[in-house]
Amino acid sequence: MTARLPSLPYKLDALEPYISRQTLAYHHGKHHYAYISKLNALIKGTSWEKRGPFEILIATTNTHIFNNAAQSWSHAFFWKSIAPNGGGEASGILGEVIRDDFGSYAYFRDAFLSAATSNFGSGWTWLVSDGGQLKILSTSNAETPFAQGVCPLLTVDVWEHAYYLDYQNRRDAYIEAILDHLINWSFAERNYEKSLSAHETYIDADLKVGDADPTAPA
Ligand code: MN3
Repeated sequence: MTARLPSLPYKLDALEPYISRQTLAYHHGKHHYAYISKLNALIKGTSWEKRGPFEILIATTNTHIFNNAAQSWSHAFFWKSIAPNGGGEASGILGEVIRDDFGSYAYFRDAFLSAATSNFGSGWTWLVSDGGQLKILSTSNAETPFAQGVCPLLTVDVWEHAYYLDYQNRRDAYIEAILDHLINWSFAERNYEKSLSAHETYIDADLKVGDADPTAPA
């Protein structure tokens, strides 16, 4: 088994004007595809070949394999963390937990924006569940929250390739657009519910689901 690039859960222009078709085409079809291709090349003929990116990133001690497995997994998770007509204040169960744990949605929004904007260099900013308690966590490069024993609910890619074409150096404007217009709160809420009962076996964004050929940039 080799990992394959998962299909995007929406069309390439579905996130406009907040994330352009061009950005999404390159980010998914070139960047994400490259991590998966590199991972497959690195694990070819090894005992990792029968494992998916999630299992590999949890267990490998090889930095190159980890980086490519983690980036393969995190991008698939990111595509599900955003959606057309998303963002704004979370409602439902997760909305209540955000208000309980952060005091208000506005406080959460400021804290997430601040963490993602100040995440130095390349990395990811996550909303995580630490045994049911919500926290905002920034990681560097390919690192994931799993190393810290917490469950990701959603993530935002803050590598420059995620926003430079649309926002240039204005990472804060990119993060604000995601928070206000794209966050997929129902995905995050499902992950929160799973995190309460299935911490040990938490797996999402399985790259074997929704296989597709790489998307060519427009
Ligand atoms: Mn990326």
